[in-house]
Amino acid sequence: MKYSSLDLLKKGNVSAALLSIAEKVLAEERISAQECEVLYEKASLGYLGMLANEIKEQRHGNVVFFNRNFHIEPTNICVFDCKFCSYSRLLKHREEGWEYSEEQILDIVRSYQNKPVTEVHIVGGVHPKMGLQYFAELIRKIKEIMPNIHVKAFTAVELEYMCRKAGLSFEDGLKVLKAHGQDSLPGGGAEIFDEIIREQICADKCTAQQWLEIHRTAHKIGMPSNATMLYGHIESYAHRIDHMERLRKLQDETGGFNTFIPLKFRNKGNQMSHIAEVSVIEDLRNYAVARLYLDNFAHIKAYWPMIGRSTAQLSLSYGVNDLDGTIDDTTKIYSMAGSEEHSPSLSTEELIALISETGRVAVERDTVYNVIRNYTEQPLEAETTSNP
Ligand code: V47
Ligand code: SF4
Repeated sequence: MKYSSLDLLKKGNVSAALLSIAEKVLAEERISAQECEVLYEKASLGYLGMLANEIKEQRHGNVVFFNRNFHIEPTNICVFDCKFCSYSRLLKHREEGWEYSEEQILDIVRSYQNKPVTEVHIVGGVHPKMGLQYFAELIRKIKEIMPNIHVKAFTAVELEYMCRKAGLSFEDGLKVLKAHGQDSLPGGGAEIFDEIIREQICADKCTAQQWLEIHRTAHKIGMPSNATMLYGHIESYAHRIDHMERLRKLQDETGGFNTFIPLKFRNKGNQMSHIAEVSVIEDLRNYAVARLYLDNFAHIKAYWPMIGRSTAQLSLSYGVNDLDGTIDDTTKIYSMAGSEEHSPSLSTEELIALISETGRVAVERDTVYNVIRNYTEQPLEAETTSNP
């Protein structure tokens, strides 16, 4: 006899409140903030995994997406002083940081010219000398070298600063960048939207309202974006729910978010090092809750350089359907914050093996989730070009 998830939950020792949430989720009804709180507070890992996996499989079957990308971090000099950041160096200590010249950045791009990458992810510290016009020209030059590359660039934090310094509205600033070739926005800088928490962990950078307004504006002018949430520090479950609620509302309004990426707080080398990191169990529960609450986000991404390869594999049974990209050792954000991935790079072959080992199907996507290749139907051996 075949049991449905609901039958199994009914046979188990599950409370009436959790059963009613499960019924709603399986009937594709939206759950409320109060119900989400019950999930965080009361649901077991088994319950969350079963439901989140069922919803994920309804939408994506056995497929796990990844992409082939590289990062450019033009500088880690930053005018802001986020307490959780292990990566940036304040302007007054600029001798400890790095600052690539335009030619150095373009050389990085040239080194990928004949490789099958589809995306460049550009983010960094907020440097007062690198303004909107500088970055617009840089993107134009990148596209001259690689006309087909998708440029996913600048967090809302960087964009708010650039627009303010250039004396432009968010819409006019984004239009300049789009006209020069920027295609989309990454999801960084969101942290936790709650104003009181924000004041304690990143008081001086863009507000929650500005973050949301920049993404709203990007979506309006045809630039999709991602959304993140930095969790596992001083926030409560209520703060996480409030954060996801604001994103869910904006997604209802614009439909412009591609994916949601929970980012686990790592505690090495920053001003919040005294705070213990949350457990892997908590990571998995959080992915699952995000899958169940954010019913209008098609994709939930686990960023493997941050959580490590094993947790990334586990996350695929807790609602995650995307593992980001090959990255090719081009980002320092997480290795500097204590991630075990000191050299964050996986070849395409390794990323496919990581996914296949979990019994799932690895599918390469572009930034906006068009399918490029299904590696079960077309295995890698058939490819002649080099990795990543
Ligand atoms: O906004 C900084 C986070 C973010 C720490 O859009 C930290 O595809 C944990 O947003 N512990 C930037 N997290 C990175 C980011 C991102 C990464 C991958 C893919 C995409 C995407 C976006 O990194 C920051 C902040 O939330 N961060 N320090 C830390 N100690
Ligand atoms: Fe600067 Fe971003 Fe680090 Fe904050 S998280 S200090 S804005 S680089």
